[in-house]
Amino acid sequence: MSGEFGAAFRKLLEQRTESQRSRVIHALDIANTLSPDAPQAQRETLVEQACQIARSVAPHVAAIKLNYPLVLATGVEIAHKIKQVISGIPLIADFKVADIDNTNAWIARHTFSAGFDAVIVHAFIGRDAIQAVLDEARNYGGRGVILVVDMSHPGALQFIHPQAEKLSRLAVELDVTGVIAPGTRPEHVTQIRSWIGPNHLILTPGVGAQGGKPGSAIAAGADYEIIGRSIYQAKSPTKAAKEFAAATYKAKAHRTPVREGVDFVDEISQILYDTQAFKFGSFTLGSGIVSPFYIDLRLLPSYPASFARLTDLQLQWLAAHPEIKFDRIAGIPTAGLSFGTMLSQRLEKPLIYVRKKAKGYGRKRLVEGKFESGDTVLVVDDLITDGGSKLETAKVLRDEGLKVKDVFVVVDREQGGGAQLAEVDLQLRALVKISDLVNTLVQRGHLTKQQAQRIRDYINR
Ligand code: BMP
Repeated sequence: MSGEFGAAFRKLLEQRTESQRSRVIHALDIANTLSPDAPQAQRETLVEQACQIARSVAPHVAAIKLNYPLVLATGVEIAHKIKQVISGIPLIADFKVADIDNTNAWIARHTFSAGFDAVIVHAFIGRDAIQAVLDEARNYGGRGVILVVDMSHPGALQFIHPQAEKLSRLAVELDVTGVIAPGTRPEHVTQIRSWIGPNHLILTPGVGAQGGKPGSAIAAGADYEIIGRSIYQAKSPTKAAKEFAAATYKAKAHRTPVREGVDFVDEISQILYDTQAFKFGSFTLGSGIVSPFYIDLRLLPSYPASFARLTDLQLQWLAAHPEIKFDRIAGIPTAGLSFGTMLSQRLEKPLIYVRKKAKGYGRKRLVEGKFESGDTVLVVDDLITDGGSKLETAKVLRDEGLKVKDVFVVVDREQGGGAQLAEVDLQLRALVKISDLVNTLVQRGHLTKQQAQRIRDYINR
């Protein structure tokens, strides 16, 4: 079940998203320019101003959201007036409806008959009170109903955010058109996406004036960013809307879909097999220890399709772990640098790296790239054995004033690396463990049982 409610609204919105190449919903919240006791003439001027701003941003926005203060100041007719100026623009009534079923039904009827294509409703009011709005949305021919399941302001963390999962699941149960999620907290957007699945819309306010970075909520799983002040207060609203349109549209195109049930072990076994990066035999490691297997992930960049697939898997894994927060990525040369570069590009997070030894000329720095003391860095490498190179890297970064909490690798060789890291308060984040890979490689006939046992004996030692 998906999208039963709001099919007409969604169609209109999706058409405009593509025709204007924009994932911006403009919050036209200009009522604060009017004093509450302003005469009728000034209210009419406000409607004209609203129409004028709407006209100037229309080429770069997917939809316009009108809020309660504007409708109180000008009357509900403002919806028709804006529609006359920009035909076909989807209009969302942000009334945050939160009453009993009977009252909600009346609010919905007035809203839809005034020409709004969708209405925003609080989720916490519960099933029956939301259902009353959904019934009206259907009666009016597929209008949208957007539920508030979380919010962007600081106080949202007090009551609504702790309930966000339950509210999101209610949104799915009632099959509403979409939900409101905080553009100020992209990691919460990713969680909400994982709860509501791929089919319902996520609209995220809080971008710009409230601090959310354009495109980051969409990259984290949202479909649209709701932007108000940063557009209508800009010197040129048209230019601002155009810039936000480019950032939001691009962010969706680059987004990694969060797929449920990805079998990382299975996928990585296949990649290792395709690229012949897993070798069985006798190999002397950097530490001098002789190992019965070797994983050569440096081969991956020579197989662009497999490398791209692995990057997608890394992004999916990170998307499923929103608790891992970082401002920058540090790739460990050499292997970790190619993985770090790919992640940096896809996540649009700056890359830095630590040299093996400082150059004898130039700035003689050990850490290359731009960073500020206090930034949190995710250390990235291909695999981990005993953790030695990760510890050295983390120490250099910490000595520069950077915060390092997590080390992200593709394969954990399970030779004590995780425990070593933990001693200095670093958490190992590995896509797969060698023991799981070995089991899968045996199942697929890529390793014999005897070879697998030799690897297990070696790990256990
Ligand atoms: P601005 O970009 O100027 O901060 O506007 C954001 C808009 O989104 C405002 O209309 C605000 O009422 C609304 N909004 C929000 O900011 N956070 C929420 O959680 C829910 C909202 O509807």
